[in-house]
Amino acid sequence: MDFDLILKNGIIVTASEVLPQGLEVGVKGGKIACIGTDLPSSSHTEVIDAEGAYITPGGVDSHVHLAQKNSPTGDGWESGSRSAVAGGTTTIIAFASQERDDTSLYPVLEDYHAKSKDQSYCDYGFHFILTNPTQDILRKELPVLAEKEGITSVKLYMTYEAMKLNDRQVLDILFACKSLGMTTMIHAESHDMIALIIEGLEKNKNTDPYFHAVARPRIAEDEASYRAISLAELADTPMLIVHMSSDVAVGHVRDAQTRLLPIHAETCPHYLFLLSEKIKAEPHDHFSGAKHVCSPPLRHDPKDLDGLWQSIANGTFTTFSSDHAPSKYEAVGGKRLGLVDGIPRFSKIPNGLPGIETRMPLLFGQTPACQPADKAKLSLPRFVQLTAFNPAKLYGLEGRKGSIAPGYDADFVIWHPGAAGACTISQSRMHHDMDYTPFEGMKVKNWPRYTILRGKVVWDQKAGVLGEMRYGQYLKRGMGQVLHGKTGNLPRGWKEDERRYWL
Ligand code: DUC
Ligand code: ZN
Ligand code: ZN
Repeated sequence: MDFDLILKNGIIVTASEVLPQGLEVGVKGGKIACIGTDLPSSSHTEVIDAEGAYITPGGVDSHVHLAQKNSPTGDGWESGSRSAVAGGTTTIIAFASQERDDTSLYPVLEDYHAKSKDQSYCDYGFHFILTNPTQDILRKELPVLAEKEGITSVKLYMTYEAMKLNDRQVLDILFACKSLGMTTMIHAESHDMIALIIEGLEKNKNTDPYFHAVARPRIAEDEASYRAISLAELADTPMLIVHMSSDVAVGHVRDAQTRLLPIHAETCPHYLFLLSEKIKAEPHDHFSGAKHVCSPPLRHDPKDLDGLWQSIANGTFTTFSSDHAPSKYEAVGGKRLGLVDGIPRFSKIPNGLPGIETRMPLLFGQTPACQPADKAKLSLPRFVQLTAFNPAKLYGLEGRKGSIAPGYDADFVIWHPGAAGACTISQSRMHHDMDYTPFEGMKVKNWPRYTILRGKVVWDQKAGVLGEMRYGQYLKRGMGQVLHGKTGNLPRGWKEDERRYWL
């Protein structure tokens, strides 16, 4: 075969194994054509020598916020997707977000297509955030979105006045998604616990950014996660709990998985690498903690992180996403919304951190590629599962994204050989449209040397971003697959036939 591109002299990593060095990847028409040895090249074949470095699938970041109305500062598609490819991510699934007074999802979707079409450096799809799940939307619109638009997942919130749903609404959505085969993602924090604590903190004038972490204690996440799992158990439908930060809550997921319930879990770089001390003020700027305000909040103790790392290694976490949720620090409408007449009001600070570019290198740095075997926190195949293979499979992109195998899109990250890629994260290196990175000053042991999307080099660390904004394609996704447990379970304590009395 006459290949367009051959990758040689690399070590290919998939979700199940690290292949022997020396295997080559042949690419034709943007797809992986074969893996073999001594692949023939012709005069028009581009050959990239990986020089002994690891080659992993292009990253699939399945939790990204771009150009949402509630976050008017920071990245839209152009800068967000540019930042993605510069950090090794070739596919993002971002949110199209319904506002409470939107009675149809179609105009919302049109709006998000307009914001992203011809403006993306990477391939992308949408999840829908539902805040007003009318019967019309559940019965008439979701089936159309799933079948015609390839939007096969929704995100729900149990918190935030403007977005939260009550348990009955969550159940209605779970049943609708179950009948369509769609995947439900849920933000699990107890709204009422948090609202009560915020009231007390404000009454006592404890309103600095740091009190954001006090207002959203682990117990609020633990309780809501358990409740969300119970709702999914009653409905007998798959669920993924997003951005988990508490190892007690993750323990609930682990228990559910042990009972073979189809419950999935996601965590994010900030919960593995940062602690709540970051929300404390720097000496020269009493509001600087706002840069690290996200929900759930960063947790207090290094021990909190240990439990999460264990769940990275032991298979409990299904996906590792950036939750890139950009609000600029200095801009009007950004984090400064939390400075009211010069006084910090933590409850008004937009929640979320940028991290689309740093996700892959931060986690890769904890694998045996960068750490002595006894210090590595996860294996290389586990890295691929969390950053590419699992999100692709869970969200209906299996066979196309997330693996290095014939027939898949030719999406790769070629890392630097050995220690050549070590660098320090800093705002000046980032490609996002943000005015800070929450990981400023952190050292990483490697960085993507090349990012390749459908056979084209879109990032070369020496030359910068090479791809074109129009190259990114909209992905119509299929139905997602269950990666943990199965459906068809009876809630604990029920007799065999009790569901049929009411369903
Ligand atoms: N939830 C998210 O998914 N992202 C940012 C903030 C939030 O609450
Ligand atoms: Zn959320
Ligand atoms: Zn998010």
